[in-house]
Amino acid sequence: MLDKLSSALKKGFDKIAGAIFLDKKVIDEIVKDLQRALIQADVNVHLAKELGEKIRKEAENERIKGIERKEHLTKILHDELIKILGGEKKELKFEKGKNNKIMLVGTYGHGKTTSSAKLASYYAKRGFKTCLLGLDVHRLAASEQLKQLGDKNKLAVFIDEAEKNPIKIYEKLKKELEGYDLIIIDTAGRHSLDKELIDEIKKLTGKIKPDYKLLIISADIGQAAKTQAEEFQKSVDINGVIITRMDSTAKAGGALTACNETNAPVYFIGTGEKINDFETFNAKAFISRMLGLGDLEGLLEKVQSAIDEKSQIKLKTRLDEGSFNLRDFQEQLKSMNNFSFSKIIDMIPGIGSLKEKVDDNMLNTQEHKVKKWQHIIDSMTEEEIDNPEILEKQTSRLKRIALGSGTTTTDIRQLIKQYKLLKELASGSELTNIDPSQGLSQKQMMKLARKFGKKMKF
Ligand SMILES: Nc1nc2c(ncn2[C@@H]2O[C@H](COP(=O)(O)OP(=O)(O)OP(=O)(O)O)[C@@H](O)[C@H]2O)c(=O)[nH]1
Ligand SMILES: [Mg+2]
Repeated sequence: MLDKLSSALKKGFDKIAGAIFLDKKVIDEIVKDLQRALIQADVNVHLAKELGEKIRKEAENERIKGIERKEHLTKILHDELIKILGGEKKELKFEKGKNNKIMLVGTYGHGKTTSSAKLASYYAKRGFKTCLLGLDVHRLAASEQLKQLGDKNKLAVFIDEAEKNPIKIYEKLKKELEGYDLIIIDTAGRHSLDKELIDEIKKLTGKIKPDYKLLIISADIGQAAKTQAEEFQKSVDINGVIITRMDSTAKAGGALTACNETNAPVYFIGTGEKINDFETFNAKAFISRMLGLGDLEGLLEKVQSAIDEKSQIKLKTRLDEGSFNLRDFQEQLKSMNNFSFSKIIDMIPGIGSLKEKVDDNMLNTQEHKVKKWQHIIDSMTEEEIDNPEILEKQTSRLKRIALGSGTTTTDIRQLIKQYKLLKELASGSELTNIDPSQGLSQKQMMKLARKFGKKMKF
């Protein structure tokens, strides 16, 4: 479903998360790619433009920096996408035991009959005593089609193949129908919303007084869904939409966003020919699914774990030069919301593959401690930062820092150990002998893993 749009959206979010500088050029690129993908999915050009403008405008806010800026833009884009798709989830509301009625209307072949059965099955499974009522008296095989669908799915079906007046059919069956919580009514289509169709729907609704008149629209008409929904709303007062064939068109984005511009919300979508290829429409869940992430939290996690690349490059240079010091370490802690020791390890040449040998829990514990370390470094003097070795010899300094940072002297010792280990690993002889094209030998790797594992335990 909407594969192209989905991969374009994923790319857009990844670009935000991974950009070195989220500057005008990058934003322009992201916006252009997104707009292209939206327009390909038949989303109205103006809507796509508005979305782009909104992102650009937010991106101009230079006051928000680094990761926060990425988070901000991710959230804005996510929320705007949901907004153009329909915002909050809407649900049909009715009560059990109340003889509720839903009438399905629409032009030819958009999926009224199929959706009637799908809808009946959906509510039957949720405990409603549901039945189908066939009022398409024009198409020859219409009643038979509904009957077959009903029988196949164990749904009660009411039809009258002999009677050609739908009002009379209803009147005849009215008493029997009263025993149901929910009656789903299938009606006839026409080539277009002509006077005949309007008259028939008006007559039927005047008599039946359905709680909901839902328009059935096939997704492949794309943004033309807007005109159709508006016309049906104006002439027969529909109060909701079901979009079918979401599975078989690249234009579904158009149909969804177009309906959202009318006053008729999309309640359900059809995603295939089978009875269960049907689901409630929820813009938020829809976007999450397209992005393959749980929700906004998932997206933000991705941003947070994509370490600020500017400091990443700087750090890598310092590590390569062997000039990495505690100040760099501190800068790293500051520049990352979600400092990850394992990410620093990733950056040490040749050591990425080693990480697998290191217990994940150990790394997680490390990450947990990082906040403490930040406080510790903040309590150090310039001299101590430049030369942390002096701390090991002077307990009075350790005590002072522990007091100032609300930590213990053990915490400070751990930090120094960690920092020294990182420095050692980055400049160690094991790594300087590595042929970059070959990486680490198995033996070198095991040796490092042992060393690393031993030293990391405290
Ligand atoms: N792939 C796919 N096909 C669907 C979906 N919904 C309906 N169809 C197919 O669309 C075709 C038309 O569906 P119908 O339910 O007969 O449409 P209708 O609006 O009742 O048609 P008329 O009664 O002739 O106006 C059928 O072949 C259905 O199987 C869907 O969500 N996905
Ligand atoms: Mg039909």
